[in-house]
Amino acid sequence: MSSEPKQPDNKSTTVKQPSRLSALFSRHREDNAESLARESAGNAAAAADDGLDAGPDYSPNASLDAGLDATRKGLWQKLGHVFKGSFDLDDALFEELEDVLVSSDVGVEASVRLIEQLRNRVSQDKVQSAAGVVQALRTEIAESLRPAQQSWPALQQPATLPYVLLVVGVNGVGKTTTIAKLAKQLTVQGRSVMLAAGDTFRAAAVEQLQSWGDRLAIPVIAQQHGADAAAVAHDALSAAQARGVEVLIIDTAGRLHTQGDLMEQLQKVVRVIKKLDPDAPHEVMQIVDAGTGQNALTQLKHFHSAVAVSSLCISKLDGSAKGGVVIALTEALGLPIRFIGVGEGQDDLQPFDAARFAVALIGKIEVGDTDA
Ligand SMILES: Nc1nc2c(ncn2[C@@H]2O[C@H](COP(=O)(O)OP(=O)(O)OP(=O)(O)O)[C@@H](O)[C@H]2O)c(=O)[nH]1
Ligand SMILES: [Mg+2]
Repeated sequence: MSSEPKQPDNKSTTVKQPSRLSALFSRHREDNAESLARESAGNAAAAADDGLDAGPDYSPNASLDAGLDATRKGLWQKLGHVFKGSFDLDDALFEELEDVLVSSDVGVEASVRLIEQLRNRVSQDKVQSAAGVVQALRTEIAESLRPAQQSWPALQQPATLPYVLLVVGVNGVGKTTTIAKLAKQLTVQGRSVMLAAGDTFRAAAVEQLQSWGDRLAIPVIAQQHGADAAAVAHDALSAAQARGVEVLIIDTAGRLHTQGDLMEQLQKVVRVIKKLDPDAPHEVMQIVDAGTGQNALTQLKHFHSAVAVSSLCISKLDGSAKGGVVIALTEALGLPIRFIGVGEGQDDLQPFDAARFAVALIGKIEVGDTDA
C-alpha cells in the first residue's frame, strides 16, 4: 500500500487508510456480529462502549446522537467495507458509496445527487483519505438538508389569530404525541394554545388528547366518538377565535374505513375551517415515522396530493435504523422539517438542525485524524 496516491488512466486515486479511521473501521468489522446483536437488543449503553465517536449522551431518553445510533452504526459498517485496506478513489468506489446510501434509505435520487456532489468536492478539495471522503460526504449531507431547516412560524406571535396547524399522518406514526410535544414547545415560548380532537374515529383517541391537555393545562375541544371531524375542527376554530388563542392544533385520524375516506375527511376539515378563515390551515404538518423507511415517501405523496402538506415532523428517530429516509424526504418535496421526535416523553422533540443531523448520522471524524 502506497502513501502516495497513484493516478491511473481512469483518474482514480489510491489512498492509504488513515490510522484512526482504519482502526475504527476494522474494529467495527471485527465487532460486527457482536454489535449487531447489541443493536437488536436496543442496548444504547452497550453501543456507547464500542468506541465509536458518537457523542457523550447515551441515556435512553436521549439526544439526537443516541437517537441515530442504529442508523449511524449501519452506515459505518457499510462504509467500513468500502474503505477496507487501500482503495482507489475511482468510479467503483463512488458507486459503492452510492450503494451504501441507497441501502441506508437515503433514496435513489438523493443518493445519486449526493455522490455526484461528493465526487466534485473530493476532486476540488483534493481529498485523498477515507476520513476526508467521509467528512466530505457529511458536509454534502448537511448542505442537502439545510433547506429543510427553517424556523417555525407558529413560535412567533401570529399576525392574525389563531395560527391553525393541521396535523396529519397514517395511524400510529405519533401524531397525537407529537401534538402534545409541540403544544409544550409553544407554551414554553409563551404562545397560548388550544387543541382540537379531530380523530373521532378511534374511541380512545379523544381521551388520549384530553389527557395530554390536562397534563399540559391546555384546553381541548372535543366531541363524542364518531362525531364529524370537520364539525370538531369548526367548533375549535370558532372557540379559538372567540378566546383570542394564538395557536390551534388539530389532531386527525390516521385510519378510517378506507384510505379514500380518510383523504376525503381531511379535505372536508380543510374546506370547513376555510369558511371561518380563508388562510387556514396556515400549516399542514405531516408526521412521518422514521422507521417506515422508503414507505414514508409514498405516504408523503399521498397526503400531499390530498391536503397540500407544508411541513414535516419525523417521529421515532430514536432506535430507528432508517434515519437516512430524512434525506430522501427532503429531496422529494423540499418541505421544511420542523422537528424530530426522539422519544415518547413531552420533551423528546428537537428542532431540526441540518448540520447536527449530518454529524449524528455519519459520526464525528476530526480533521486531524486523517493523517496516515
Ligand atoms: N420511541 C418513540 N415513540 C414515539 C414517538 N412519538 C410517538 N411515539 C409513540 O408511538 C405510539 C403512537 O403514538 P400516537 O401519538 O398515538 O400516534 P398517532 O399517529 O396519533 O396514532 P393514531 O391516533 O392511531 O393515528 C405511542 O406509543 C407513542 O408514545 C417518538 O418520537 N419516539
Ligand atoms: Mg392519534
